[in-house]
Amino acid sequence: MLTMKDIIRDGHPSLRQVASEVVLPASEEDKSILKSLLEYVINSQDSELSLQYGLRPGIGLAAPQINVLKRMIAVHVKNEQGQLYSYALFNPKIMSHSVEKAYLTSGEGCLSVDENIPGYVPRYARVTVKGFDLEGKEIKIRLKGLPAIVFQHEIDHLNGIMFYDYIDSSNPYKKIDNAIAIER
Ligand code: UDB
Ligand code: ZN
Repeated sequence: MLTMKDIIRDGHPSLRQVASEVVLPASEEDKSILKSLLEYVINSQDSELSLQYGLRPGIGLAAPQINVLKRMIAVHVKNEQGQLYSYALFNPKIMSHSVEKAYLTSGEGCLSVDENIPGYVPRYARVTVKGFDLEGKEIKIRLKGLPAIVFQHEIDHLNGIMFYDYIDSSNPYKKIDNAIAIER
C-alpha cells in the first residue's frame, strides 16, 4: 500500500522528467503499480484510513509522483452532480480540447507540493481523453468541470509540468480570458 512516504516532493528531479509510454499489453508489474495509484486515492478519501496512515486526501495521482517515470495515472473524483469518475489509465492522451478555459477559484495544490501556492491555474474547460484501462481496453472519456481539471493536472505530471508553472507570478489572480470559474 502506498503512503505519503512513497510520494516524492517538489524539487525532486523526477517531477521534471517526461515519462515513457507503457508498453502494452502492460506487464503484471506495471498493472500492479497502476492499481496502487488508484488504491492510494481511494484509501486517502476514506477518513479512517487517511487518519490511520496519515494519507493526504487526494483526487488524482500520477506514476512520476511515486518516482516511476511511466505514463500511468489514477483519478477518483466526483463532479458537481455527484457522479464518480474513477479511472486508472495507461498512456492517457488529450485527443481534443475546448478553446474555452476553466480554473478553480481556490487555485490548485499537489500531493507533491507541501506549501500552498496561490493563484489561478488556467486549464481547458473540456477535454476528451483516450487511454487504456487495467484490462487493456481502450477508453475514451469526455470531461468537464473538476474531473477535466484533474485529468489535465495528472497528465501534466507525465510531461514534467507542475500546476504552478501556469500561475502568472507577477499577478497570481490575474483574470483569465474566456474562462469558466469553478467554485469548490
Ligand atoms: C489533489 N485535492 O488531490 F475542487 F472536493 C488535491 C490536494 C493536493 C489538495 C490533496 C483536491 O484538490 N481536492 C479537491 C478539490 C476540489 C473539490 C474537492 C476536493 N490533487 C491531486 C494531485 O496532486 N495529483 O497529482 C491536486 C488537484 C489540484 C487540481 C486537480 C488535482
Ligand atoms: Zn499533482
